[in-house]
Amino acid sequence: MAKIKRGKQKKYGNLSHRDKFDEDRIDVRQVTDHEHMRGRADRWRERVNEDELTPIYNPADWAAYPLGTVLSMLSGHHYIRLDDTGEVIDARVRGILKHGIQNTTTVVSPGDRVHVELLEEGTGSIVALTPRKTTLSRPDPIRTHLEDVIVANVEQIIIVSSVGGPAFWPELVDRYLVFAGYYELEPLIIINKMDQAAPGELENIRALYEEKLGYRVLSTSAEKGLGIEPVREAVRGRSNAIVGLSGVGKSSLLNAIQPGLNLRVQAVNETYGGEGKHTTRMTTLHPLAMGGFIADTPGIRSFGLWDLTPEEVDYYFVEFRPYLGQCKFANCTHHHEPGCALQAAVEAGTLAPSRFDSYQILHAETDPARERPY
Ligand SMILES: Nc1nc2c(ncn2[C@@H]2O[C@H](COP(=O)(O)OP(=O)(O)OP(=O)(O)O)[C@@H](O)[C@H]2O)c(=O)[nH]1
Ligand SMILES: [Zn+2]
Repeated sequence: MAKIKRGKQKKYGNLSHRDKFDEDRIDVRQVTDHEHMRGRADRWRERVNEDELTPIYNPADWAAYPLGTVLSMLSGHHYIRLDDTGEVIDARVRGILKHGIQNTTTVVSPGDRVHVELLEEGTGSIVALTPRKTTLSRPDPIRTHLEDVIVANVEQIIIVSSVGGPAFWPELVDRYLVFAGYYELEPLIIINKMDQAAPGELENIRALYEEKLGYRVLSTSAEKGLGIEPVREAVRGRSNAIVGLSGVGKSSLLNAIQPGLNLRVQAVNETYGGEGKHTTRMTTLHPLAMGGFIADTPGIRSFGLWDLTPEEVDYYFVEFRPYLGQCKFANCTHHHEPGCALQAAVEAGTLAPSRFDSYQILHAETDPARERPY
């Protein structure tokens, strides 16, 4: 089996996602050689010599300084929740740290794990940044050689969809699944408003995403309080981001998980004792009483997949791999050509038509010939 050069493998149950498909005897070699595929991290390292710029983190050096998580940031203030006490302090970045890190828009980002020196009256100074496990980022819109880290250390992405109204929208789910794969986040699909499901609808969704593709799918009704406990278990103690179309019930769901948890944080100022309302487009992490965080990341709602190559889209449409490279014409667009292996698989019922539609749409978006917004 071809060696796949990727940072790490995600575990789904006791099988990694890849193993699961290997088990179904999909041979990646038949498809394309993914040796050339580089992770995002590698790309950033090409833009800047990260190793030179990022100071080495040695936990022992900072043991005297408490650890905390950056919940949000505003105008140089960093609101940090201390692990030990749960207290939220207002901290600034110590000057010396700024000199070390020159490849990101800001020195620290929401979700970062930092050491702080405690100062008076709930204030502090960030003295060290621990290495990030994951980052959701994009190039800085102006200084494009810099990485704008929207949120760091998210482990799980909760992809919320609904049935009934808004109707289940497979393309958006598929888009977020590619997104999750690309950013190395574990996806959790939630189908909310199960009280509105048509007969057989939930079963069909599960048959595709859970049984065939191996993703985790939970059905809920935030309104009727159904299926909430498994969601609680899934988010407990982890750093989660939540995404989904407006109106699918994200806020309702969070309220069902933890009453009072409010995604629409309009007032960073207000929350932290300032005055006036300030609608922020910034990421905010909401601590969960049972442990863990839910990150509200307005920035990724409008996040496209601009940075992806068509090969990467192929890669994350896992069940398509055996068919890629099998078309009669090497440059097959899988639209109208005779002898198209993908079309044939859709007609034979082995590839889901909805997945094929999503694949086509995402491919068109990531076409290198297409103009980039930056
Ligand atoms: N029938 C039904 N309605 C629900 C359910 N969950 C939420 N709703 C309703 O759906 C509407 C939208 O819910 P929200 O929680 O505001 O949705 P949201 O995803 O947070 O929407 P945005 O804030 O726009 O992103 C509200 O009227 C809710 O009462 C559910 O399980 N079943
Ligand atoms: Zn084809």
